[in-house]
Amino acid sequence: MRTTFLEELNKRVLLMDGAMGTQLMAGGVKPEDCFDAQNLDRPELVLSIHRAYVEAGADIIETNTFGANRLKLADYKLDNKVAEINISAAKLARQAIGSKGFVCGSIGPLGKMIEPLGEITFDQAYAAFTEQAKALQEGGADVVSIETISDIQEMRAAVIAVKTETNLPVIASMTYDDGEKTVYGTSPEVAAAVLEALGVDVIAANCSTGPEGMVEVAKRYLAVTKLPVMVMPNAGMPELIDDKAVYKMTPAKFAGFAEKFLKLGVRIVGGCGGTGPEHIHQVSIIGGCCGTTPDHIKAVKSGIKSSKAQAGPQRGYQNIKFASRTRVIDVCPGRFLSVGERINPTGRKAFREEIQSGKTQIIKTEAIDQTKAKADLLDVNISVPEIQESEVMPAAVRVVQSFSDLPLSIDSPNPHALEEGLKAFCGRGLLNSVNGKKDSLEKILPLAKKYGAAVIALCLDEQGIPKSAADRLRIAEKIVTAANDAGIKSADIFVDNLVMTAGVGINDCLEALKAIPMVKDKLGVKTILGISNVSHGMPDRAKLNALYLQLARVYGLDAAIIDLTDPQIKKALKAKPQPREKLLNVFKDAVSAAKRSGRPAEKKREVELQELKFKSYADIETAVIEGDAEAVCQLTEQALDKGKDPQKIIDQSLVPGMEIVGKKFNKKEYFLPQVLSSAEAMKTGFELCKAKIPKGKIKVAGKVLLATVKGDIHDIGKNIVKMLLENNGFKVIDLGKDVPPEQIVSMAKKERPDAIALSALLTTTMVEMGVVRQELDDAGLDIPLLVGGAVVTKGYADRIGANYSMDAVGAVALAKKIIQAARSTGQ
Ligand code: THG
Repeated sequence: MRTTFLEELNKRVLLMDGAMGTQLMAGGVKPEDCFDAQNLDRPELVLSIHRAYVEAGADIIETNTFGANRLKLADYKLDNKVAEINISAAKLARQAIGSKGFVCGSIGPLGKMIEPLGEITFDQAYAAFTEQAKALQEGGADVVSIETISDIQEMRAAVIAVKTETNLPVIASMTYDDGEKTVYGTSPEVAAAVLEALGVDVIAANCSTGPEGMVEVAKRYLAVTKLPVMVMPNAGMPELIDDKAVYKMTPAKFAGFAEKFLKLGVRIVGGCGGTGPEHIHQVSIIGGCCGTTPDHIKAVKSGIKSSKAQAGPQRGYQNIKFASRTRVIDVCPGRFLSVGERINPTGRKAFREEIQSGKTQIIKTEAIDQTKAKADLLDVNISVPEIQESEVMPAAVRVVQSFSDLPLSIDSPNPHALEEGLKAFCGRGLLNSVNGKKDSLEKILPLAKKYGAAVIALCLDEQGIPKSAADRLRIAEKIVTAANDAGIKSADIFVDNLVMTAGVGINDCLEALKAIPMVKDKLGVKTILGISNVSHGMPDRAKLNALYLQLARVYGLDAAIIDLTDPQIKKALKAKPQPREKLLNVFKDAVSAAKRSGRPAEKKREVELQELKFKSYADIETAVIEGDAEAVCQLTEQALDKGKDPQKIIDQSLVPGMEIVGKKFNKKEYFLPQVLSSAEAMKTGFELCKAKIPKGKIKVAGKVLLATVKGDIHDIGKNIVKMLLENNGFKVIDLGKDVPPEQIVSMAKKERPDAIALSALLTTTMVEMGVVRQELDDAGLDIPLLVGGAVVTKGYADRIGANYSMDAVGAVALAKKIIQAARSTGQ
C-alpha cells in the first residue's frame, strides 16, 4: 500500500511546489481573470504547470484553489461552482503527480474579516472552509494547506472546519508581516500553541517578505513545537523592471536559503526542566510561494537530496500551554496557575443587572484589574437568570479579549454557551467545565476536543457532590477515561475536587484536599479548585480563602480560581510552604472562630461600577485609545448634554485619541485588532457629535477618492483605510474594487477630491497605479495620489509620482499631511 502523507513526512524532508499565479499568467491568464476558474476553463494549462513542478522534483503538488471559496468566488459570480472547481483542481494535481507524491489542497483566506473585526461570523467562515475542504477531499487531495493567513481567528475557523468535517491532515500556514508577528499581533509561539492544541499536523509559514525573514520564524517554531515545520517563502520582494513587478531572486540564491533552512536544527529537550528525551527538530517541508518557478524548485531539490536533514518522527515532551491572540502562558512543571474569578455575577447585584441590560462596563473593569493583578487566565462566567447565555457569553468574551491579553477560561453549565464562548475566544483556552454526569460527558467533551481547549473535570455526578476523597477519585477516573476516549490527553485535564463551604462542616473541605495527590498520582492529570467556595456564607472570607489556598498548595494543587485583586490571596500565593499539620490546625481554628463569631456573611467590597463621568476632553480621548465604544458613547453624550461644542469634542478628544492609536500602531504596541476597535469607538463619538453640528458646518478633513485598481479584487486593505479615513473626519468616495482608470478619472473630474488613494495587492495589478497617474495627468488633473498595498514599495510610488504609505494608519496621516500642505499653498 502507498504510504500516507504523514507516514512519508516521518521519513524524509519533502519538497512542495512553487507559485501558481505567475505561471498561469505566463500562460496568458489575465490578472482580472479568476485563477481558480482556470481548473475548468483551461485545465490543460493548469495541468502543464503541475507537470513542470513534478518534473522539477516536487513531492507535493498544490491545487490551484487558493481563492476557491464561496466568498471569493462570489466576486466572479462563481459561488455556485465551489465544489466543481475544487474537485477538478484536485484531479488535475493528481493527474500530474500520480502515485509518486501527494496532492495538497490549497485553501487561502476568505478575503473578509471575521467579527468583531469584520462582518462575517465564525460560523460563516467555518461553513465556507468546510465546503471547500470537502470538495478537495472528494477530488482526492491527500492533505490540505490553509495558507497565507494572518488572523489566528480565521485560521482557527479553517482548522476546526477541516478537522471536524473531513479526514484530511492539515498544514496550517501563517504569514508573518515582519518575520516576527502577523499584522494582527500573533507571534510564531502563539500560533504554535493555538494550532498544536487544535491538532494540526504541520505548522508553517509562507509568503511574506522572502526567505531571509522566514529563517527566524522557522527557528522559533522549531524551538516551541513538536509539530513538523514547513516553510514556503517568496522569491524575495518584487522589484519594478520595465513597469513590471518581478521577483528577482534567482533559483540558485533561493536554493541557498533552502540549504540554510535544512541546516536549522533546534535541540529539543523534554520539558522546562530538561528531563525528557532529546532530539534535533528540523524543517520537514520546503516549498516556494510568490515568484518561485519550477527552476527554483529544481534548485532546491538537489539541496534536499544532499542534505542530512531528517524530518524524523516528532518527539519531545510539551508543556501544557494557554494562549490569547498575542500571548502564551507556558505552564512549566511546577508553575502554579492563577485563574481570576472576578468576572462572575454571583452575589453581585450591580453586575447581574448590568449583564441583564446588556452592558459590559463591570466586565471590562474586572478584566483590566485582574490582568494588572497578574492573573494567568481569566475565568468568564456570566450566568444570571433571564438572559440568553449563548449570546451573552461570546459578547463577554469579546469584551474581555479587547481589554486583556490573557487566555480565558469559559465557565458555564450550558453547552451551547460554552461552544459560543470557545468560538469567540481567539486563542487556546480552558473549558470550565465537564462533570461526571452522562449528559455532560457526551455534550461537553467533544467541545473541548473540537476547539482545542484544556478542560476542567468537576468531581460530581448524578449522585451529586461526593463525600469522600475516594469517591472523588472514582468520578475523576470516569471523566478522564471518557475524555481520553474523546481524544483529550490527560495532560490537558485539570481535575477539580470541588470544595464547598466550610460553613456546613470542614470534613468535605479536607476530603477535597486529600483527593488532590490521589487523582494526580493515579490519573496523571493536573488539579484545580474554586477556592472562594470554601468561605461562602461566612465572615472573614478573605482570610479563610487565603488559608485554604495555602493548604491546597501543600497538597499539590496545580491551579486555582481565585480573587487576585485580594491582598490576602496575593500574600498567600507568595507564602513559603508550611508543614501540612500546622496549616491544617490554623485553618480549622479559623473556621471555628468564624462560625463562633456568628456574624452574617459581611458583604465584600462591592466593586460597583464607578459611574462614568465626563470631566475633561481627555476622558473621551482615553476611551478612544482603549477602544471602549461604550465609554466613548456615554462620555460624549454627557459632554454634549453639558453643552460642550461638538466640533471641540471631535478636535480635542476623538481625533487626538486616534492619533495616539496610530503612534502605538507604529511602535507595534498596537496591532490591527486594537486599531479597529479604537476606530469603532471613535466613530461612535463622531456620529453623536455630527448629529449636533448643523449640516454644511461639519468640518471635513478632506475628500478622498478611494479604489482598488483594475484587475484586483482584494479590498480588505482598502476597506480598512476607508474606515480609518472616515473616522478621522474625511469624506470618502469609495469606488470599490477592480476599478478601471477611466472611472477613477471621470469621478475625479466630477468630485474634485483633495486626494486619490489606490490599493493593490498583486504585483500584476500594482502597475495599474501608474496607468491611473498617467491618465490623471493627461486629463490635466493635478490631484495628489496615495498608493499602498502588500507589494507596493516607496520606490515604486516615487517612480510613478505618488505618495506611499506602508499601512492604513500611515495612509490617514499621509492624507492629512498632503491635504494640509495643499491647502497652505492655496491650492
Ligand atoms: N470550580 C470551577 N469553577 C468555578 C468554581 C469552582 N467557577 C465559579 C466558582 N466556583 C469560582 N468563582 C467564584 C467567583 C466568585 C465567588 C466565589 C467563587 C464569590 N463571590 C462573592 C459572593 O458570591 O458573595 C461576591 C464577591 C464580590 O462581591 O465582589 O464568592 O469551584 N471549576
